[in-house]
Amino acid sequence: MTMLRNRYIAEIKPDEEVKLAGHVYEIRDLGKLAFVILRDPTGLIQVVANRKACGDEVFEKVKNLSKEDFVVVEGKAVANEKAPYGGREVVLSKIEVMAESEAPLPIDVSGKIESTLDKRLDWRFIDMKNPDVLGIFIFQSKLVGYMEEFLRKNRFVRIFTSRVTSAATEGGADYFPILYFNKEAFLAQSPQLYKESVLVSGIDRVYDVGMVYRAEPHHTPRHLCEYVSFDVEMVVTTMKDVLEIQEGMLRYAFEKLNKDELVMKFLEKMGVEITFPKKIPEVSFWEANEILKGLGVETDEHDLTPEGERRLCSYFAENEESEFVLVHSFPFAKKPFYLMRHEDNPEITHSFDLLYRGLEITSGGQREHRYVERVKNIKDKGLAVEQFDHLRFFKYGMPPHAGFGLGIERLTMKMLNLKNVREASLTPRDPERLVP
Ligand code: AMO
Repeated sequence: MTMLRNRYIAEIKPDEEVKLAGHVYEIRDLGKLAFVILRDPTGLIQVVANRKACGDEVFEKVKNLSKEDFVVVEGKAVANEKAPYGGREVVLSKIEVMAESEAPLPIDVSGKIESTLDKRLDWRFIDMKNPDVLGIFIFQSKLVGYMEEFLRKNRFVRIFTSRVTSAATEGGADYFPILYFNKEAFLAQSPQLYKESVLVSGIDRVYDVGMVYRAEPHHTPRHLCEYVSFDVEMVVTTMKDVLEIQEGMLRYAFEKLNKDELVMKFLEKMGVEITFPKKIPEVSFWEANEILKGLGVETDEHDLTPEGERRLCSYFAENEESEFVLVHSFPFAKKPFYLMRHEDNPEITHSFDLLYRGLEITSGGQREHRYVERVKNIKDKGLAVEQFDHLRFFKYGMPPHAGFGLGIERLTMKMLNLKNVREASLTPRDPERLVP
């Protein structure tokens, strides 16, 4: 077997022979010496070509390089305090150009010339040649990985639910209709009704990670028409059980990320810190509105406003040293039919939203598992019961259950202090954007 490389850049130690593969990030030609900055997914390193040491043929190849050629280089790693990128460099002995790049690139990827977000997104995969941009997606992958790791340690099973559905499952108008052969179908807005229904089988803890679709004609820095929904659903005695899992999962991921060397370097470079509170503070929707009124913020009697979410988070950051706040017990009026209502006040649901750095990142609650009550909820919402195929599963021993859905791009955006959720989406979809 031939290997493309024997080391990634981040793993290089002085005095070893290395074979690296990556893109040419920068080139500096000083006559008898040439410096190539090589980039791979783990970082950058300086490669030094010395005509005398590497020979004319290798040296000519180096002189003919263009930025973003994909190359394999071999040489000796040496310590050099003056070398940029970590005080080590590679003294070149061999180079092979595996793929040439056209010059110049359509956008700058060195971080020196700023392009608009729109232009960067037009050239998304070129934009990702900028290590700060690639870093967002490596961070996101690790974030999801650690959350999954926590769930698997706690006996959760990953399921894969369909994204093509026969009916507008959650009710509401934010659906993309599609043609499925000769039938009308819809892109799933969430795996909600599947992740619930599967619990009748006897499996008692599931999670699902996948794209979901919202036909929201919004142009805001926090809305996408396609996003990654990280969904959790479990059998419970009360909603508290799922809140414990939610908090445990996020705490675990934050701790792991803060111990991950690549992530630590990236966070430092981005100038951000991620800290998890001792305990996430909790307030009811009613209490949240009282706090907001006290701060002079206009409130809505059925839901939190974007301004309300921001101000509430600032309030808890200042008073309870927590960048998270959990708001529970929202009115039934604005929440979906599948939530369980309070026994003593059916206008209130067993629901919650988790806010982080001024934005809702999860939404969840205890579900109405009792068939008759669930049908009543659907009717009370003015929806047609026949539209809800999943209901038939609720007649055969559906246990009490609760869960939540977390928006991966939103969480990534907030953890990294990005300004726009599109920056945390590989190929963002909004009302105007369908490429790349
Ligand atoms: P909800 O609709 O509140 O709840 O969505 C859950 C979480 O998904 C994220 N999110 C979005 N992210 C980007 N762009 C959007 N347009 C967008 N809409 C939502 C948010 C939000 O908190 N079925 C329920 C979840 C549940 O109860 O388990 C649901 O989908 O981070």
